[in-house]
Amino acid sequence: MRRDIKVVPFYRMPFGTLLTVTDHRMQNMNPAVEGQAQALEQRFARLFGESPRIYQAPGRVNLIGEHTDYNDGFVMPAAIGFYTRVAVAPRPDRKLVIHSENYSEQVEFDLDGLPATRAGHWSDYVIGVVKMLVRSGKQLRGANLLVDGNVPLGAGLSSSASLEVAVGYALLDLADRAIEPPTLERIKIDRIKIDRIKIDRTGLALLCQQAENEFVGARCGIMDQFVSSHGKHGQALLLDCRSLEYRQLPLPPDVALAICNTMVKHSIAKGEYNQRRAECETGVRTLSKHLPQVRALRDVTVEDLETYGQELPDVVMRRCRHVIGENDRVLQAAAALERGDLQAVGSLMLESHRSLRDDFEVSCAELDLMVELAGRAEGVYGTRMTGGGFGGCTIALVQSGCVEAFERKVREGYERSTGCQPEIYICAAADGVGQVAATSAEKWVRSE
Ligand code: GAF
Repeated sequence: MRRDIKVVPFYRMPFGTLLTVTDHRMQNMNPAVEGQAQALEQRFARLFGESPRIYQAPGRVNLIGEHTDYNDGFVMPAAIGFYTRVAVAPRPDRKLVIHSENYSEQVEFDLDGLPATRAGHWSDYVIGVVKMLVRSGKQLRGANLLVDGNVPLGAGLSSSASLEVAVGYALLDLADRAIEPPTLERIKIDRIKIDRIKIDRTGLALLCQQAENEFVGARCGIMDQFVSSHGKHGQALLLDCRSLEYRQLPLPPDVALAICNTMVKHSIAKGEYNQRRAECETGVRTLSKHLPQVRALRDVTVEDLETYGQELPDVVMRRCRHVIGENDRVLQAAAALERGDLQAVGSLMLESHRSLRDDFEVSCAELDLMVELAGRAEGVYGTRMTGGGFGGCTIALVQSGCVEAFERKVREGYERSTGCQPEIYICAAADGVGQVAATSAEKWVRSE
């Protein structure tokens, strides 16, 4: 089977597509979120003496499709209810003043003299996005930013992507609103269509990926930034990472996403991730000598690998085998989810884990243990490591009624074997980036 399967019907969101009012969700419906946003607003007022706009972008969990995104393949992530929030207000000068609540640190940059290289600091993610926005032609203005996040750090749940997307969205919104001339006509339009923010979510995701690839130095794929931008409540996304077409896959309401944190810190900015990517590229270079149509592992079939795989070093052969098999598993899992066959989804998740452990070699003893413990618990359809690997989290699909027992069993088993307390997050799929709460002035405009 060739890897050019058309997955239809996708939402076509090519680069350049603009959002309309229906796409922009004011995410202040939930009282808890509103409370947190208000606290951030007050903190911002104390720090900077004015009222901000607040935005949030979620972390993500990947159900299946690991290390396929940078091979032009398929992934099935969902955004989750952990967020990075950014409170922003414009400044009269060309400075960006960025305060991080998580790190209790404040840094300042001049928009006309941004650093040329990364500093190995949390602000790299922000500056990377700013640089890509400037490079794409956006006229940014000076701003004060207060950043706060509850996405567990180093857990493989995309805290970095959520920071990039939240900052990118916030600065784009600020720039778009700010550069409009303040004519009477403009004010009228703003009042009628205040939340028709013309932000291209796919373009934003690509720009944030570039920031990470080119400035931060992690050669990540598009998955994390894409789902942080496009996530939808109650849905996973089936994303074709070559065309960037995607389809929403409703998750059954009686199934929880149980995310188990091994507490082993993970970072894709370290060498192993980039090395896996390089191994995949080596596979493509060799295979394309025989198969000129092959641009990425996405284009290679199981039969192709059987025919020409012996020319590859063993390690590269196994990396290729994982990616080719994983792409098939994602498409099969999507079909199974759509017909409500959760047992089949679960079996595919388990196969995915084995392949990541044995062929792609990105698991670790703690992840394997967590998968084993979760797999033994009642009401579990399937479980696997999720994200880049080398630590971080597993995901399990668990019947809602069994969640409490699941948590207890996994926690006890993990503690007994490792002496370390895991964290377990019971999540549902969440919405992507958006504005959280309006300032008092905007609330007034919206109520008109
Ligand atoms: C990390 C990367 F950022 C993603 O792009 C993806 O490659 C993932 O690891 C592995 O599937 O989260």
